[in-house]
Order: sequence, then structure tokens, then C-alpha cells
Amino acid sequence: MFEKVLIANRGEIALRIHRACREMGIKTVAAHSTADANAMNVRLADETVCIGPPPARDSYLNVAAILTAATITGADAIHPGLGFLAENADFAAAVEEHGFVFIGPAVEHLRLMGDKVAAKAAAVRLGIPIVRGSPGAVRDIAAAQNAASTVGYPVLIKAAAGGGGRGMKIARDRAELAQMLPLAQREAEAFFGKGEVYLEHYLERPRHIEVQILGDGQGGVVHLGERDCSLQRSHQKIVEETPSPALNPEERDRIGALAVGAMRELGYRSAGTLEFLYQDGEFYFIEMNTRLQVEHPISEMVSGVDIVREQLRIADGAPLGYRQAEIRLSGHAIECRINAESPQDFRPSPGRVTDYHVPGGLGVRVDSALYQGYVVPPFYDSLISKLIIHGRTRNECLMRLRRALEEYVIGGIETTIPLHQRLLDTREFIDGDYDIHWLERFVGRAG
Ligand code: MV4
Repeated sequence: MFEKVLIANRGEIALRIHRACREMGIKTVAAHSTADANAMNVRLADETVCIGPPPARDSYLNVAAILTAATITGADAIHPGLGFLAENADFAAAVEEHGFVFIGPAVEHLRLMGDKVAAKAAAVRLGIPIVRGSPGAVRDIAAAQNAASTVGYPVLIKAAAGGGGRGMKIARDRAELAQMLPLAQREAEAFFGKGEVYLEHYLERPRHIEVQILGDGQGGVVHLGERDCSLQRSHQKIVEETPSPALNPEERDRIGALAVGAMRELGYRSAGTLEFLYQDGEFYFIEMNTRLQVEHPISEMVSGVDIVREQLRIADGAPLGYRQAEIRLSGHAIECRINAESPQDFRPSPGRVTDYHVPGGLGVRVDSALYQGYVVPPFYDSLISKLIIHGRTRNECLMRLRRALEEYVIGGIETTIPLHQRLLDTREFIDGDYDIHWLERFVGRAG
């Protein structure tokens, strides 16, 4: 097993990875920006290396600085965490060229899934159902209108190099498509450096359901069930739960088996997530995330599998060593993302945490790098804590979550805790009766 792992990330996820390493007797190197010198993950790390000033492009995205930090500390492997460079194929290739192990998927799979058009073509080959769409990229208005007449309006224009929803445009007819296509192409070029776009039939009210996969790249693949991530606002997930209240056991087994079969055929290695839209009893693959995800803990809570530990074992060349039949998914888990933001208008609220008290008790997990006196810097994502609750049933989970939110004290800054409390009093959330648009309307009403 590795002796030393460099963690090229920050905040709660850097701490999460540190914890897995320490449990396995692996020393950690925290690569951090000047803004994070006092962060908890940096304090706990065996070694620390400052890799640059606060802006991420100069530190957490600075490939040369990260590779230098790994070299001077004698790290064996690099864990990219999530966001930043986690799905960057060029970074993974550079890590390997410099003689370090990249704790993540194969470079070719990062590249494949990074191109959403190629990813959908691969999904078709692997027997995964996709949303009806243009067979490849659409270059001009005539080609787009031609494709759309087969796909059927409304259509959604998406960037091939995109993902996560940025730069998508809905076109409800021919004229709108002609108007939106050049806009979408320009935005794709500006956001992703690649103007290529494709079309999909637009599903009006789906749920977002994703399947957590672990593969060892040696034929071993399992899934850890699905996560329902429909509760989102501006493409930021707010609450995730597993199992999805919308699926029955037969649907769960069907989508899990499909995902496992496809990933086995691909020879996928490490943790990954297949994203689907689910509407009227049908699943439609939209993209794959080739990284650890923020919401991974809920899958850990119901499966008992430590996903980061598995990533480390797999990167070290170990086979999974267990089969799907040995994975028991038990009970229900919900994650509330707590952001340093105003719960009314979502304006960022960085600053000093003057009071801090975490909830505890049976079924309560808090993944956070906060401590009393810590100053939340203004430069990064506003996620400061994840409250993860496990219960034997969904109702037990909701009761426990209500109680844990009541105990949680984060003073000195504004947080989204009150938003979660309001959400827990809402009939639709209590009944699990929501789609991907429901939360936007809820905060619009409540805010
Ligand atoms: C869609 C869709 C409806 N129809 N594709 C947004 C993020 C990106 N991963 C894909 N997204 C969507 N793709 C078709 N064909 C609606 C969305 C979408 C969405 C998806 C998941 C979670 C939240 C969302 C919010 C708005 C739109």
C-alpha cells in the first residue's frame, strides 16, 4: 500500500480523504493555497506544501505546483478529490508521466466521459438507454433543425465539453433553435474552450437519479445503489437521498445491473457515477462523473462501504474482493449540504465561525473541516459542511434529521441550515414527491 498520498484539494473533501488515508496507515500531504494555511485538513496532515495564492487557477489548478509538491515530499500517489482537476485527463496523464499513481479512473475513461457526445455513443454501445438526441455534434442551423425534427421539440442544446448544466439552452421550435444555436455555441466556446454542441429531446419534469459504481479495472464491478439528487437550485445540489423515494426494488435492480454490466465491459476503475434522468418509469443516461462525488457519504451509510478507502485500494492494484450479492443496502440516508450563504437569497457569507457545535448521536455523521475560530475564505465554493443522516426507514431518517439540524450551531456566519429546516416541514419533501424543478419553485416562494 502507498506510504504517502498527496491530497490536491481543500475543505471537507480533503479532510474526508485524509481520514481514509490515516485509517489505512498512509501518511498525508496537504497541498494548499495561502488562503487555506489554517484549514483543519492542513492542520491534521503529516506534511503540508503551499502551492500558491488564493485564486484556484494559481493553486488548486496549478499542475506544475502540485507535481512539484508531490516530488519534494516523496508522495507515491495523488488524490485529486472532486472539482478542480479531478476529471482532467491531461492532469491524470501528467501525474502518471511523473511516476505517481493517480487515484482515480484510467486516463482514457476520463477523456471518454469528458466528451459528452462520445460518452453517449459509448453508453449506446454498452447497452445503456439514453435520451433521444442528435447522433453527434450539430454544426449549423440547418443541421440542427434537421436533427431536431427527428428528435422532437422541445430540444435542449448542450455543450459536448460541458456537464453540470452550464450553457444549456431550451428551444421549443425551429425559430428558437435558429436563435439559440449560435448563442449556445459561443457560450460553449467561452466556458469550455470548445464550441461543439449537441441536441437532446428536453424532458419537462424528470428526477435526477445517479448510480454509484466501484470498479477495480480487473473485471470486478459493483454498484452501491442510487442517489436521488433532484433537490437542486441553479445546478447546485442541496439535499440528496438514497434510496430514491421514486423507485421500486425492480427498477433499482434494473438500473444497477445495467450500470454494472456496462462498467464491467468498459473495464472501469475507481469510483464513478452514472447520471440518469428518470421520468414516467424510464431511465435516460445523460452523463458519467468519473470522480468521487460530494454526496458519496449517503451511499456509504446504506452500504457500509468506505468509498475513499476502496479508491485507495483499487489505485494500489487490489481487486474489489467482493461481489454484488455481498453488498447489502440497508435503511435510508439523507445528506443536507450546508453552505456559508444567506438562506434567503444565497449570497455568500464567508467570515469567522464564532460558535461551533456539531450534532451527534445514533445515525448522525458530519463531514466538515469547520472549527470554532476558523475563517471561511471568500475564494472558493461555499460548501462548509455535510450533515449525513442514516435511519432504518425514511421516516426515522427524517425525524433524526430534524433533531440534528436543531442541535447544529454555526455562529458568526449565515448558513443554509434554516433552509433545510423549512424544507423538512414541507409536504412534498416529506412525501418524497419532487422533481428537478421543485426546489427552485420552493425557494422562490419561500425566499
Ligand atoms: C436534461 C434535462 C432535461 N432533458 N436533459 C442539467 C445538468 C446536466 N447534468 C443535465 N441537465 C439536464 N439535462 C434533457 N434531455 C434537464 C436537466 C436539468 C437538470 C438535471 C439534473 C438535475 C437538475 C437539473 C436542473 C435543470 C435541468
